[in-house]
Amino acid sequence: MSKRWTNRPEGSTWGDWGDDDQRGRMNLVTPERRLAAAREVREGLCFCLSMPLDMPGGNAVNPKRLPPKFGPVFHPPGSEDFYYNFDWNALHEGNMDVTSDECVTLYSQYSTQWDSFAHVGSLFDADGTPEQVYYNGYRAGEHIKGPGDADGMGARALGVENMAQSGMQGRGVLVDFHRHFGNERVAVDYDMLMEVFKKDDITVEEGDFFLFHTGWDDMILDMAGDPDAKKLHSSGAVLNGFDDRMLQWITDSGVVALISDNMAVEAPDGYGETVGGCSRLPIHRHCLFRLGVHLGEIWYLSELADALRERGRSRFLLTAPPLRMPGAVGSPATPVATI
Ligand code: UVW
Repeated sequence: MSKRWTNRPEGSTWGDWGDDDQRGRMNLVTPERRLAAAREVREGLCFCLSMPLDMPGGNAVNPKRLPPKFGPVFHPPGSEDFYYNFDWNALHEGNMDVTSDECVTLYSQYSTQWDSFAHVGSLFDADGTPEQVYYNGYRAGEHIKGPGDADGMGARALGVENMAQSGMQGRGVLVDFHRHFGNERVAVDYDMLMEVFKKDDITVEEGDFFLFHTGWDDMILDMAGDPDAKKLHSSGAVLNGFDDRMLQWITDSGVVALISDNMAVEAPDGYGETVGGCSRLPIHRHCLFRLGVHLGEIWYLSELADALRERGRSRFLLTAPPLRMPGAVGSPATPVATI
């Protein structure tokens, strides 16, 4: 297939792994790097990095996403049953079985989640006309279908199934911002990040998954399903995507994903006014649109952060596939860290 673009965004990786690449930096996770990640397993202890998927609760934290709902919104032909505690004896006398099936309707990015590259694109002139474009030149309408497109919604390219097929497994490196900044809302810029790395003796290498803990996870759990959105949105560290040196670090470090227990890795309100031609979510744009770096959000990192600190460690084996759901732009995940 021929190239989808003649101009690629400045500093992007478009085309670096082929004209039709949909894996981005995951291409850097080689068998050798996966083996190195496996060598981080010393005690065989594992940690679930997912929040309960009905957390944070309600839709105050992100008004456009609702909690999971049980019960079918559509039925197989000829059936109106919910199939909970289904009495087979009523259907076939003498059958002792009782079974429960279910339908769960869920927003793929409500709770612990991955962003695919189909999640955020940009208005960009890839071949002479500014239009809605995603990573590696895939187009809105043609590849990422919306409600107005003829043959149904969903990502015909760049969807989460590409992530599932790549395994999303490798070496995780975790930094505990909560230990340095507490619950204070701080926008961590490049200098602050380097200072924390120095204090905690942390090294991030090409092909690593970079995780940072902010304390949002425990705050959400303490709010027990009734989140105080105002408090959450003014608490905990975020990466400062308006610091060009921070964006350059993401480029230079070779990380394959940025992952946090907070809502958006960066501040979701974009720190104020949008100025013509800029993005309110510069890290989303830089990672998902330009570099092919995935984002993981609302992960549960607190127990892992404590365990690593007790051991004076920051590295572990991360296994974090999304659902292999063709066409989804995001996915819930139940990531596992093994140390
Ligand atoms: C946006 O709201 C853009 O998404 P995310 O969940 O990735 O922060």
